[in-house]
Amino acid sequence: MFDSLQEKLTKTLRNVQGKGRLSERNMEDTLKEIRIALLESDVNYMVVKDFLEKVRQESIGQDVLNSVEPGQLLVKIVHDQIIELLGAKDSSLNFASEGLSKIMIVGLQGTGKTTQAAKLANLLKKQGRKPILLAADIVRPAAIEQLQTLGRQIDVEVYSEGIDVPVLAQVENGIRYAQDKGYDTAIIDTAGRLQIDEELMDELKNIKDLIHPEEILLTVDAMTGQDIVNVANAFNDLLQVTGLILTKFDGDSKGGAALSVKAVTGVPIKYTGVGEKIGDLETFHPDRLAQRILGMGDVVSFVEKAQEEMDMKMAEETANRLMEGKFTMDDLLNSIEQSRKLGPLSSIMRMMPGMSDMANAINDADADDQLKKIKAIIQSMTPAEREDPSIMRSSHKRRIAKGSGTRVDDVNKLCNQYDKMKKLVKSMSSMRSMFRM
Ligand SMILES: Nc1nc2c(ncn2[C@@H]2O[C@H](COP(=O)(O)OP(=O)(O)O)[C@@H](O)[C@H]2O)c(=O)[nH]1
Ligand SMILES: [Mg+2]
Repeated sequence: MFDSLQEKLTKTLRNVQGKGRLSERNMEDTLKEIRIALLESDVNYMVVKDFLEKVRQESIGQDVLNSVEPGQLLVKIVHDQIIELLGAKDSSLNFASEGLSKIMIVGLQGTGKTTQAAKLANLLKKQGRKPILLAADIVRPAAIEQLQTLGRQIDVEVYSEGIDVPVLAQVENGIRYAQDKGYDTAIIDTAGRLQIDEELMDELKNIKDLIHPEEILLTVDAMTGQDIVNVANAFNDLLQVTGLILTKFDGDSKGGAALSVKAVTGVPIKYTGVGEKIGDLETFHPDRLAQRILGMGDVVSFVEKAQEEMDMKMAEETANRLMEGKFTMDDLLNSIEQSRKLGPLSSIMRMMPGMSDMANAINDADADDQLKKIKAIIQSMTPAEREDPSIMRSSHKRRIAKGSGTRVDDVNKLCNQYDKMKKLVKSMSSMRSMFRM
């Protein structure tokens, strides 16, 4: 999977690398080629559009690093955006804090529910949990037998009352049985259909409402094309799916549709099925997959290193200036950018003791807008104004507001904040010299 996408992306990006400088013009050409590569690999067109817009924005906003070729920088940007597209780093499952955790496996017929249910039981067992499998696809005896065979293979009990007891009753009994026997995780293998149908959806919804599962995992067959996105949406709308398992990832399809599912539904990918054998289930790591899709790990880590060095140098310079009581708008801009690299404001605050309440109240999108605004204002100032904002008259402020797409009010607010911070810096540096004496 992803062979042709990787080939095309790599070729496109190597071409830019050869060009030395990244201009508006060859950037457009490159973005066009990336667009074609993604579309030809079956990535959903809305997802492609978003993706390219983000790559474009990131590229424009990037500082030039002396030691890095612009083309290399673009590789890094594309790499980061693929990770963003694939979603959260945390693919771990939610478990009940005590008692039995319930994991429902749902999906269309043949997408690999039964197989992944057993693979997951096997994986959890290795992690020290006590799983049991519940057969909730009871229309065909063969489906139950399949689960029982897999269960024997991994030595995990399978609960089933055959094909005559209604499925909801079986699930209810099975959960009670699992609790009585001291199991900690019940994995429910549900029925599928070739297409979404109302009866199936009702059945799944009823099971959900009955047992309130900690996880509802949707198996998505990576070999299917674009329609997969609609199917995933339908399941998610009705059941509020908590995670995706992308199955048949070992196949030779183009894979782009599978990549789009997370972006379109917002549901995180938790596992990938990479073969028919019991051991063929992998916890999902977006960074690893991004590496595979792009295949330019050397360039990515090179740029990362250069960025880190640059960050350290800048942080050091800023710190030195602050020690001397100097603080310009450029310093303010630098410190904002440094702190933004740590992650969203709310997550930074969550790391600080006693700040979690405040962190919850923060809207990261708003905070982000605010920071963007400040950045735009400072970038619209002349070097002299950044050095000493007190030289600005009203006409200057009007020019800056216009240049940054903000209002004079915003410019004034920033100047006030700056003044306060400067005073703080001054008093800190004089305290420091007092201590030195
Ligand atoms: N290559 C490959 N085949 C898989 C994978 N997962 C399941 N299968 C196969 O897909 C077919 C359907 O799987 P099954 O679990 O019965 O699907 P269900 O109808 O959703 O329960 C079986 O032949 C499985 O062996 C996978 O990750 N890779
Ligand atoms: Mg099945």
